[in-house]
Formats: sequence, C-alpha cells, structure tokens
Amino acid sequence: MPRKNPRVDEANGKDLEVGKPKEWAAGLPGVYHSMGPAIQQMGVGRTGKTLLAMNQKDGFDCMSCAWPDPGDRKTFEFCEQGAKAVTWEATPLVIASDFWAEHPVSELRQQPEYWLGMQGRLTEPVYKPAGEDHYRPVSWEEAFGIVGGKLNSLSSPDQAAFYTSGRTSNEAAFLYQLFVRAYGTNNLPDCSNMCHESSGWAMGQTIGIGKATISYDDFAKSQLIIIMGQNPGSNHPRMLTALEEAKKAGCEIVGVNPLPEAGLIRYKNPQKVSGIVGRGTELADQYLQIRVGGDMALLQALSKRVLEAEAKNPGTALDCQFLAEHCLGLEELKAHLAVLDEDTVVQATGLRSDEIDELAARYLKAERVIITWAMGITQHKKGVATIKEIINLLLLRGNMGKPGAGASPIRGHSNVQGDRTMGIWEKMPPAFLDRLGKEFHFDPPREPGADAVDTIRRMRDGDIKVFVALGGNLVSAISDTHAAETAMENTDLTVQISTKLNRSHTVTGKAALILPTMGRTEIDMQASGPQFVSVEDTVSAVHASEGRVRPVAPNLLSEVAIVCRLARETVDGKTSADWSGFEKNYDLIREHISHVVAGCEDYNDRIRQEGGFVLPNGPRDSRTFNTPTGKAMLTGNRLEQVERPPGTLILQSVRSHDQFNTTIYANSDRYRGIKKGRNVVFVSPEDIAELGLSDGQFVDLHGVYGDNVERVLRKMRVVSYPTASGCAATYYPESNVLVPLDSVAEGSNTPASKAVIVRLEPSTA
Ligand SMILES: Nc1nc2c(c(=O)[nH]1)N[C@H]1C(S)=C(S)[C@@H](COP(=O)(O)OP(=O)(O)OC[C@H]3O[C@@H](n4cnc5c(=O)[nH]c(N)nc54)[C@H](O)[C@@H]3O)O[C@H]1N2
Ligand SMILES: Nc1nc2c(c(=O)[nH]1)N[C@H]1C(S)=C(S)[C@@H](COP(=O)(O)OP(=O)(O)OC[C@H]3O[C@@H](n4cnc5c(=O)[nH]c(N)nc54)[C@H](O)[C@@H]3O)O[C@H]1N2
Ligand code: SF4
Ligand SMILES: [Mo]
Repeated sequence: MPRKNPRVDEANGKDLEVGKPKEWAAGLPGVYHSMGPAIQQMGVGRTGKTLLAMNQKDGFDCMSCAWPDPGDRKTFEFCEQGAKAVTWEATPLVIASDFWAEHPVSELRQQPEYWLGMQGRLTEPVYKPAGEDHYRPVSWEEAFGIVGGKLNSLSSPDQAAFYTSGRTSNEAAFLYQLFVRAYGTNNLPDCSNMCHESSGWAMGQTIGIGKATISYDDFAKSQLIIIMGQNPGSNHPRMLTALEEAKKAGCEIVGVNPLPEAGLIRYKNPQKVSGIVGRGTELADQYLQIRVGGDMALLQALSKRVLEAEAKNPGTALDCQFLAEHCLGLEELKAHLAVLDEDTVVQATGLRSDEIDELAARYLKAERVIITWAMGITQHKKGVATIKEIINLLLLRGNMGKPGAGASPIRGHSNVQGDRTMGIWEKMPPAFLDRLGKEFHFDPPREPGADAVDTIRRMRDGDIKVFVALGGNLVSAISDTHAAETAMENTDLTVQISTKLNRSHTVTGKAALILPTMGRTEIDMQASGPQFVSVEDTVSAVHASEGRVRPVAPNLLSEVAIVCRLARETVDGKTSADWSGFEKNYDLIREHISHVVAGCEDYNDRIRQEGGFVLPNGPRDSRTFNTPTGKAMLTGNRLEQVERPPGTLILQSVRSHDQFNTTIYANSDRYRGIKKGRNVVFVSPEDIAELGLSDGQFVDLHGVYGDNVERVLRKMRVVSYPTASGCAATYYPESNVLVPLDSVAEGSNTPASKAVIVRLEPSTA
C-alpha cells in the first residue's frame, strides 16, 4: 500500500541549532549517518540489494557524484553521500494517485524542496491542462500525444528547448540529442552550463580537451595535490580516500578555500579501524584561506614566482624541453606577469606574501603536481580566465601528460561528463554533427542553440514556448529565481521527466506534464531482457551500470523508453533511427554510439570488459594538444578583482552536507555545525563586528547589482564562522534569488553564483 504524505519535520528559524564546526570528515559517524536512514526507509532487504551492488563491477554506478572507482573494489564501495542518494531514489514510498486531486499546484508551490522530495517516487504520468490548478493522471499514450502534438505545432523547432541533468545515462543522452537534432534544434541546455562549463571552455582553448588530464591512479603517484574551490568531504567523499593514499605515499596536500572545510583538514577513513577510533589522517599540509574570487591573483602570483626562480637559476624551475616542444605563448606570459603587482595580489587574495611563497616553494619542489578544482573556481565572472591560469601554472613545469601530474576539474553529477561526450551540448562541433547526420541519414541543425541562461532569457522573451527536461530542477538550480520562474510561466508547455517531485513541477508553463522514470537502482526489463546502461566518470573511465531492485511501480518507463516514444511521436521517419528497436535492446543504441562518438569504437565489446574502458585523452596519453596551433597555449589573462563596496560582503553559495544540489536530504550540515535549519549566513567575527551585527541575529541579504532590481533573501541567521574576511557564505539553491541572470562567467555564461555582493540589514520580516 502506498503511504501518503509522510510527516516531514519542517525546519524553521526558531529550531535552528548552531554548534562548533567539525575538523574532520567521515569515520564511524559517516557510516552511521548513512546506514540508519537507509534501513529505516528501504528496509534491510532493499538496503542490502542496493548498497552492496553500488559501484561494484557488476552492479550500478552511484548516481550521486562523478568521482571514479578504484581498480580493486571492496565490499562497501560507497560513501555516506552515495548511500543517501540511493536511499532517496530507491525508497519504496510512492506518490498515490489521489495526491494530485488533494494538492493543487498553487499549494505545492508553497512547499519547500525538502517536503516535495520526501513525498516519494513519481509513478504515473500526470498532466496539468492550461488554466487548471491540478495535475491529473493520464495514460502514457495521452502524455506522449500531448508533447508530440505541441512540438509539431510550433512554427520553428527553435521555439523548444530540451534540458538535461547529469544523471542521465550515455544511452538515453545519445538518443535524446539525436531526437532533438532530428526535431531541428540545438537548444540543448544542461546542468553543465551552470557547473563546469568554465572548465570546458578554458581547457578546450588551452589544451584542446575539456576533461581531466589524469587517471585515478595518478593521485597515488603525485607529490603535490592542490585542491581549489572544492569541498570533497561533502561533495566527493571518496576523493578523501585517494588523498589519504597519496599522503601515505609522501604526497603533500594544499587546500585553497575561504572556508575551513572539515574533509580537507583531517579525514577518518571509515574502511579502516584507525579511521573509526583513531585521529585519522591530517590531510592538508597547507591551507590558504583565500578571499572569494582571489584565485586568479594567487595563480598569477605563483606562476610569477616560478618564472622568477627560473630567472635566478636558469634551467631549474621551468620544464624547458616540454615548453619548447609542446607549448606556445611563454614570452607573452612572461611579459604579462612582469607587471603583476604584489600589493594587488595581497589585496585580491587576502593572503600574506609569505603564504604564497610557501606554496610556490612546495610547487617548485614537486616533480609531479595535480591541481583539482570545482565550483569555487568555475562559478565566477573570471572563472574561465582563472582556469587558464591553472593551466599556465601546470604547463610551466610540464605537469601534464606524465604520471602523477595534471589538471583535474572534479565533475559534479555522476554522468554529466558522459552526457557531453554523447552530444548533449548546444554547441557540438561540426565533426560530431557530420558523423551524426551520416549515421542517421539526416542533416542536423548547425546553428548553435541556447544554453541554460539563454534558455531562461528566450522563455522570458516568448521565443521559447516548450521546455522539456530530462531530469533536474532548472527553476531552482538556475540564477535569479524570480526571473526564472517568470520565464518558465511564460511558456505554453513544460515537460519534466523525473524520479521525484521538485520545484520545477510547481512552477510550470501554462500546461505541464510530469513523466515519471526509473532510477539507476532499478532493473530495466525490456523486450530483449534486462538492460544495462553506461556512464563516464570525472577521469573519463566508461563503464556499465545495471539496476538491482524491482522498479518501484509497474507502470514506470526507463529514460531510454521515454525518449524513444517522444521521438516516435514527433520525428518518426525524419531519420533512419529505429526508435522501436532501440527501446527493446540497448545494444542497438551502443552500436550507433560506436560509429558516431570518437573514442567509443566497439562500444558494445569494450563496455562488457570488466571495469569498462578509459576514453582517449591527448594531453594525458601523448602530450598532444588538439588546439588550432597543435600546441598547448600559455595565456595572459587580465587580472580583475571582485570589487566590494564599503559595508558589503562577497557572498558565495555552498552545498550543505545534507543535500544533493536542489534535493534536500535533511535540514542540517553536520560538518559546519548546523542542525535543523538552512537559513543561515556564515560571516567572520571581524566582519560581524565591523558591520555592527551580532552572532545569532536575523538579517536580510540584499543583492547589490547595478540594475535596480530588488533581490532579497530574508530572515537569515548570522553565524559567526571562521571564513575569510570580507566574505560570507550561504546555501544554494536558496541563494539563487540573489544572483542576477546577467551575472555570468565571461566566455562560458555560467552563473557567477560564488561572488554576489550583498548588504546585510537587520531583518524586517
Ligand atoms: N553530497 C553531494 N555531492 C555532490 C553534490 C551535492 O550537492 N551533494 N553536487 C554535485 C555537483 S553537481 C557538483 S558541481 C559538485 C560540487 O562540488 P563543490 O564545488 O565542492 O561544491 P560547493 O558546495 O559549491 O563548494 C564550493 C567550494 O568552493 C569554495 N569556494 C567558494 N568560493 C571560492 C573562491 O572564490 N575560491 C576558492 N578557492 N574557493 C571557493 C567553497 O568554500 C566550497 O568549499 O559536487 C557534486 N557532488
Ligand atoms: N547558487 C548556486 N546555484 C547553483 C549551483 C551553486 O553552487 N550555487 N550549482 C549549479 C550546479 S553545479 C548544478 S550541476 C546545477 C544542478 O541543476 P540540476 O541538475 O537541474 O538539479 P538537481 O538538483 O541535480 O536535479 C534534481 C532532480 O533531478 C531528478 N532526478 C533525480 N534522479 C533522476 C534520474 O535518474 N532521472 C531523471 N530523469 N531525473 C532524476 C529529480 O526529480 C530531482 O528532483 O545547479 C547549479 N546552481
Ligand atoms: S564518492 Fe561520490 S560516486 Fe563515490 S560513493 Fe560517494 S557519492 Fe557516490
Ligand atoms: Mo554541478
């Protein structure tokens, strides 16, 4: 019997508890915090079937983050966050049919994300006709008919946009982009536009590939790992195991982060006795509490110190042979950095010169260096330029294409990288479109499509009328919440293919459809038997993923099946694609992937090898760089600091330990000492004093941006916290009301969610 409307403990300001932040991550509490809720919500049997199969070579891939799996697998090859993601998806709790009559959309809209997610799995297609305030169950046939009918009535295919979130499998992603291009548009925005787009741009231009230039094994071979703008303790927890191993082999680890993040300071490995009862491993040898947005200045200052060391003792600091053979732009970079002024660096970074000297000395001492980064680097106006500076620093000493060295953006969603490989991008290069057209006998559109921010703009302006989403929660995830909501409501039809209810189901086009889908934990039975799918992790390893539990409802369709049926309803006959065949047997899809996607030749064979295979990578494998010059490019980038007018702070948005993006697992953030609430703003004690505020006081956060639009986040409790001075932090997605749509990273158009200028005023609410 489906249970209805479980009680959800709501958090509000008055219940909030603030404790001391933790100095270490994981250990026994990590295991306890994951297993307890798993057994409680899924039962012992389902917990065993799912968690024991997770990340195993014959099991399913963890659907949470994109961290890779090691070669040798243990019985428990997951972390607390993976267990939470599985519990959230594989819960047997479902939304009953009468839920929709009981809850008008206008009421659901008032519910927080946490409540929405806790209602259970979606199990049947539901439709909200224009002018009505209720969804009602419809048949699959009716649902597909509505989408096909609407898409075929538009005057141009560019009046529709097709979003993807990064949990989608390679097979579903490949078919989805084929369907969209057969329909006639490149409007394929995705979560990557808001995430590592800056990494893709910067790396594409400088080294010819937008992916990490390392493999999993390189961590253990490295002598120095610099982790910038990333919080692995919460967001890529098993990275801490790799760091611990590296550390044991003598590697130094440096954290660059405005916040003192628990996992980067000390780690207790829950797989080891010492990690459960002991003090764990001290991870960071040096921790630079940089000012938000100061990384570009830091990186330039480091490169300058490398060049100065070389000038002093020629032949000792630069990898001259590598630079001569493989790189261009050294003289320009030297000229550019010659004028870099140390006072500007100190001001921009908030660091002391001797801290930067210390890191430079570590960098010069190490022969093999990896730099990893995530959202603290990409979601800035100068995100692309900052990543180019990471590449500069690495290239100067030849830290690319040799063991234990390289550039490593750490991806977010478990298959966000694979989705891109499969063609989910509004700007896929002509070579891919040529092969796609040849394979399926059609002419794919060539005009670049809309990315996530452009999609919101075009919906706002009435140019995009239909919005289809393969997963995700764009309304919550994108910047400028009010603008995004207005834009979404301005469309004729929104279609969400989802596992669970979220805010994007409550802020809809005039008409709206929800199409429920299977998750990765579930057995995907089709006409030819049970199917597996495939995914790619952050270091380009591709492998199979096969669900282990019975789908939560008999009527559910897989993502592949949904895409095939949408395509049959809309573009049947426009290409030679065998949409009915694909749904029955995913090998047929993989056969086409082999022909279209570079590096995926013989996909069906290689995906069946134990552990899968690794995609080719020029810089990593052979120091070849697919840039217009055929060389890796050193670049001179104009330094620009984040300007902070007096009386304001630079606000960044972080994930709590109890969320996956817009999905809130619980209203707490254990490592930062927060319980029973999320409405907090972390401010340093000095700034609290300077701004005349007090710890525990409620404030309204006013966005300061020169467009006269009022952007306010109300009733936030000030939490005195040791963040870098002049900076503040609060949680995403709530903070998105403060991020203007036009505030984006130059080049990549990624919302600049990590540098919002705010004024804190005593709360009036
Ligand atoms: N459990 C869990 N796992 C996840 C996710 C999740 O929500 N929950 N999300 C997934 C996704 S999609 C992604 S993209 C990744 C995100 O992984 P992260 O990038 O680790 O996520 P954030 O919480 O945004 O953390 C940003 C980090 O950058 C720091 N930072 C902010 N501004 C700056 C700056 O200017 N300079 C520097 N040096 N640091 C800065 C912050 O203090 C914080 O530690 O995680 C993935 N994994
Ligand atoms: N201010 C601020 N904004 C940010 C960020 C930030 O750091 N700060 N981070 C940005 C980043 S890095 C990202 S990646 C985006 C995230 O943006 P999205 O990817 O759009 O958001 P998610 O919260 O990951 O999407 C969650 C929803 O996906 C659906 N879902 C879950 N599993 C499946 C599945 O297997 N199949 C299908 N079809 N649906 C599924 C569920 O309905 C769930 O509610 O947000 C961005 N926005
Ligand atoms: S590190 Fe990421 S992929 Fe690995 S188990 Fe944890 S959440 Fe899942
Ligand atoms: Mo992300």
